[in-house]
Amino acid sequence: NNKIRVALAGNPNVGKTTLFNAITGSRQHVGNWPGVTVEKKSGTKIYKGYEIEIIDLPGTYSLTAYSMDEIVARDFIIEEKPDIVIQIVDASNLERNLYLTTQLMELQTEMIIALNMCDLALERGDKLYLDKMEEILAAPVVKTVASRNIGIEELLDKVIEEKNNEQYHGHEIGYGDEIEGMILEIEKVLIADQELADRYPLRWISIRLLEGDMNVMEKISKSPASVAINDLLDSIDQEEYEADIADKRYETINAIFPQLCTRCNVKLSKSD
Ligand code: GDP
Ligand code: MG
Ligand code: K
Repeated sequence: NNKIRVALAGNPNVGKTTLFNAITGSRQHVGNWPGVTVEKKSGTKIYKGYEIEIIDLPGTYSLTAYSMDEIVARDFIIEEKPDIVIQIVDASNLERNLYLTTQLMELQTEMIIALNMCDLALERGDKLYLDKMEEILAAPVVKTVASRNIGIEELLDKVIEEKNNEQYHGHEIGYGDEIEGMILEIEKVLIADQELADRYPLRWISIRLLEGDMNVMEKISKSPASVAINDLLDSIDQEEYEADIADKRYETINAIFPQLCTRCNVKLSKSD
């Protein structure tokens, strides 16, 4: 099978469209996502005998259900199951971009990180530890400067490599004993519905349910498991879980970030 479906995800303004254009050139199709007025861009690239379809997802900071963009982006990943998701990360703004990284990880998708804007990070004197990044984020990392066509072939080579690599190295945030215990309980109820379990990453569904995600609630509403899930959620202080889960995410990112880069040349402004 020489077809590969790749989705581009990323925060707004990280160079997603620039990268999309650099890969697909004029082979683009612009339309709308079904049922909503969010623009959908896709294109194909023939590369080393592969037909690589690229889908430009809406730019988002997170993958909650607060905006249509976020729902479109995450639904594409969990419902359409592209072979690979490339997260385009702004290397000069790494910490902020890591939040989306942790969200994508929970979708248990095959992921590659395109570390874009490397020129800006370099100019500023940042040091980026790629090996550490690949290890901690459990995903291949490729440096790119999309606006100058740098790193595009390396990225496509990595896409082909990942497609042909059977192994999946997932990584996820641990939320601590209490929350993990509750995630397990929800997973145990959900797994009774085999169809649901085959379709969605249950850990992600469980976390989102704990966070009160109505859109995910709707996804499981027709499942025989939904009654037991509602009872379970009624029995806990959901808002507390939601807040604790968010805290844990930021805690994890704060612990990860200093291991991935150091800023060597912080320019002090006059007011400092
Ligand atoms: P999107 O919102 O993620 O689609 O971002 P765009 O592709 O529209 O890019 C935002 C801006 O960043 C544009 O002005 C691009 O030319 C610029 N840009 C994209 N990639 C790079 C890069 O690697 N380095 C630099 N310096 N600028 C870039
Ligand atoms: Mg764009
Ligand atoms: K793989």
